[in-house]
Amino acid sequence: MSEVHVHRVQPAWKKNALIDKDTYLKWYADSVKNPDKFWGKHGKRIDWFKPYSKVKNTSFDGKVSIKWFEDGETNVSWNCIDRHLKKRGDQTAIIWEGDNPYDDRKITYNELYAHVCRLANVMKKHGVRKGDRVTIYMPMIPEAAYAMLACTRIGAIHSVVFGGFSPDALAGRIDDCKSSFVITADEGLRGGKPIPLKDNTDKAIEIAAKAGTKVEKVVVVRRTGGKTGWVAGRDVWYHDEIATVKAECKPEKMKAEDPLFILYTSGSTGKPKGVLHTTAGYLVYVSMTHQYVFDYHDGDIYWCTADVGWVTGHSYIVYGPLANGATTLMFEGVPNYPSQSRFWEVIDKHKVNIFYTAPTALRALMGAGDAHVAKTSRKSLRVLGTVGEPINPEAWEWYFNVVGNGKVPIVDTWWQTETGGILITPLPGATPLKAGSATQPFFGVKPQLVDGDGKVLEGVASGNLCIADSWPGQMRTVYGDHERFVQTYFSTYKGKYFTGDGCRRDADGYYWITGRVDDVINVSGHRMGTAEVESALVSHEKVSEAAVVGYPHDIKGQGIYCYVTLMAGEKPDEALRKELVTHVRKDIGAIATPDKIQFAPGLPKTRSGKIMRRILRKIAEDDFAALGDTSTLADPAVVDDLIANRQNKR
Ligand code: 6R9
Repeated sequence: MSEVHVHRVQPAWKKNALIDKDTYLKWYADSVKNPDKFWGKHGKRIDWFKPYSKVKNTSFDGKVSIKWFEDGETNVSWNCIDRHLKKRGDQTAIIWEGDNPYDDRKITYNELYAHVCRLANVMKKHGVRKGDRVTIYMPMIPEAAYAMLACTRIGAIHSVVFGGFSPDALAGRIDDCKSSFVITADEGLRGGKPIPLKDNTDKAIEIAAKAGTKVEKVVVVRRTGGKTGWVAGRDVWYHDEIATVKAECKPEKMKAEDPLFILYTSGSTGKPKGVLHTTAGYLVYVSMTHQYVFDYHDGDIYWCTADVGWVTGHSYIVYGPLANGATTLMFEGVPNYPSQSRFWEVIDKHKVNIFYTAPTALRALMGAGDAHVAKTSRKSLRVLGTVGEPINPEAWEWYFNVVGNGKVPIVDTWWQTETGGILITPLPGATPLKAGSATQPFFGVKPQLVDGDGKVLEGVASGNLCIADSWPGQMRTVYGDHERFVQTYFSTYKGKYFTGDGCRRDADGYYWITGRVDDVINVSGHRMGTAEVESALVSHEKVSEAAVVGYPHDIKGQGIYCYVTLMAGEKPDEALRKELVTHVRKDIGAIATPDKIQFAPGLPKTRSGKIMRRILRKIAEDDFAALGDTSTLADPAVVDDLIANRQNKR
């Protein structure tokens, strides 16, 4: 890795940049030396009903307690809307670009205010109160943002569930947080295909009811006009409801540490965790990172291609940009519909200045050929960003040279659902770039590399990535299970937040994320616990045991490789393989579709019965020459069979 080409900061990037190199170094030093002073100052970037007198009160030891700005009071929707009205009431807040290129809309801040207030009043009318959980299962339409903001206006806690999740997955999330109010749409639309959101919701509500959670009200946005089921008394149309209420709603005064939202994410064990973020620290952190990481200037058109069902959509489509009074573009469709040029055409159509996407999309578009890019102008672009998974240097250089014509900086932003906002990233006017490195920590962030024994490594090193101290956007707990929060993130290395990622630091102090070190895989930037896929597989009547690992995949980053042992007497054939794929899709959703299924008469286990995943990973990678020590296996012969029947032969 000594031959890494450094892309220096170009004069044009520095010219009007908010942060240059000296400012970065000074602010960073201040932020880690005296976090109280630093965040005490930057906390004022949002408006407060009641100012805070305390700034940081956090401990990563013992029970773990994280509080920021704790005696202050504010409201998120008030910061994202009301405070902008005087200056930019008629400015576009949201540009909506539909799945169909002839379908688009612009929503001003004044209009956003009215939409959000109306929906907030509808929720109140149906009895939603501060602290209640509201599930949002929506396509990428402005009403998804209205719903999130309306919750924050009245102090309800939203739980957005990605529209690609199955009824079972949705039900689990509704039940976990005991949510009795759901906002959805008749159907979503992606790449010209309808997605039956309301029908999925109906099924999920039945499943949740059996688990003990009754959904009382479902508000349905009419998106496609497609036919759906209807439960009288429970289901109401969005357009009918908002016509019955006022377009004004007083924002609830929220304490800084009042819960803002729950977002379920996958871990290495058990069911998805409800990551809980709170009000003020989160908003301060996402608005500040949105401004400086993307070098956002007033009037910029900003586009993040994520879905609001993921944390990137929460922080960098909705909350960060709107807190900054930005124009944020929301895209309903997919990168390759109606053609492979769609992203670049949308950039030209709306004169997008800042574009933020995922490596998996870039790899797919790169594969489609440069001609699809070359026929567009893209001259409005000023900053490019990536997120979600490590970006391979080839895709990075393609993004830089072909999409950005070698003139636009790329911010490779490393962060997690748990971190709320970006933690390691270049700043466009300050940081020389290296293809594939997330580079350096944002203000207030103290990364550490730790070896297996918990020893902190200095200088050039590879290890497990931890963060040594708190930052305002950090998650506060696992909803309803603080012990799980402490166990998952603070028990591996005492007194530190453990990210689950492996990482290398080079001689320039740059960080290179190498991927997860736990049993989480990253498929097309979507996080998945191998345990979730395994539990879906073993829920099939013909499966006795399953082990799932990731393997390198050209487009998706990682593919899903499943080893399946069948019940005695079952026949391993193509029909069953297809059946299992369908079964997993139905249980979790299309994002969990297995790429490879290998029928295995036995799995490699230690004498104590632990599956040796290291071996399974190697075989899935077709790299069995380096299997390492197999002498501790209970039955070494199992491995020969696995190798002989591997599904990834080169
Ligand atoms: C924001 C988001 C988090 C995991 C994280 C890491 C991977 C995200 C990355 C990256 C390398 C980057 N990840 N950004 N790896 N470089 N720039 O993606 O949150 O869905 O919770 O995933 O994604 O492995 O631990 P989330």
